[in-house]
Amino acid sequence: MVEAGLIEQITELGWKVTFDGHHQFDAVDVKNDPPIGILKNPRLVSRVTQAVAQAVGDQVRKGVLPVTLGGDHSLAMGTISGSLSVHPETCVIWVDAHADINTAESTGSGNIHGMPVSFLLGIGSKIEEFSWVKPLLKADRLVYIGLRDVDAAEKRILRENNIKAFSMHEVDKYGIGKVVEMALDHVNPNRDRPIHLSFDVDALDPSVAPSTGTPVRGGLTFREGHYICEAISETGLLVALDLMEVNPSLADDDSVRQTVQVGCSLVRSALGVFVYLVRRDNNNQCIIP
Ligand code: 4U7
Ligand code: MN
Ligand code: MN
Ligand code: MN
Repeated sequence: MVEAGLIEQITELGWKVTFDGHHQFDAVDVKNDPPIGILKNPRLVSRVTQAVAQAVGDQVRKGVLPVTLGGDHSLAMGTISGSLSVHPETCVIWVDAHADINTAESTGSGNIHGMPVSFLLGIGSKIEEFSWVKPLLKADRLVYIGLRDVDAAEKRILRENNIKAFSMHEVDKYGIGKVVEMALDHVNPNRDRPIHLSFDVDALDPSVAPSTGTPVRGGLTFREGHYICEAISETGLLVALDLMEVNPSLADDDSVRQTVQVGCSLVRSALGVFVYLVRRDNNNQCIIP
């Protein structure tokens, strides 16, 4: 996305952009990383996401809006921890085909990108390696849009914790405009809380965004995906954005180009035309225009 010109495109929208570089995480030196339980690469994931939490928190604290391009969605453990460390009242809009809420006990794959939400909520057994992740996210500050591949154990977790989710079924039933409005009404009824948007590109239909690790049929259209970003931009409350799971090493060149372009376009929509209208008060809170 950076090679495709995303920085220039955002600059063109009127933002002053600082590119933090492609994080290499030189400090992350994990030679031996055997599974913990069945969790894969736990030390590497923990250290990288912890570094991301620090980087994102530092920017949010300065009133800078961090855009994190991933990479697998375990990164959101870091980005959301960063946002919440500065603004504890932040609400999270998680756009994804998947709920990413498996615990260390419930995961069947051991893939940590299917688990970040449970870590942020503090549910499931505690893993020493991830003890830096503070359970700062409240279940009623989280809402999903786009779900269509949720594991049986995840469904139980969602139900038990009363977590609001708008699956593709609701998108079909109510239309995306109503769904976004209902989602915002749930997590942000007075439109006064900061918003962290975590967008997994696999929320989009694979015909729109093919280059991703876990594509699932029946996803959001190009416009539905963009509408979500535009509507959140319009609130003026966005404090951090993740655009995750774009994987240029998967699929053919045309698919990669298409997915990268869609990724850039979603970021532009989230950073929208409303940039000139966003104001912040002395406490660095967004003021709705
Ligand atoms: B992604 C899965 F089992 N639920 O836990 C798992 F279906 O960040 C998929 O949304 C997780 O892409 C997908 O491995 C994680 C699986
Ligand atoms: Mn995801
Ligand atoms: Mn996903
Ligand atoms: Mn994935």
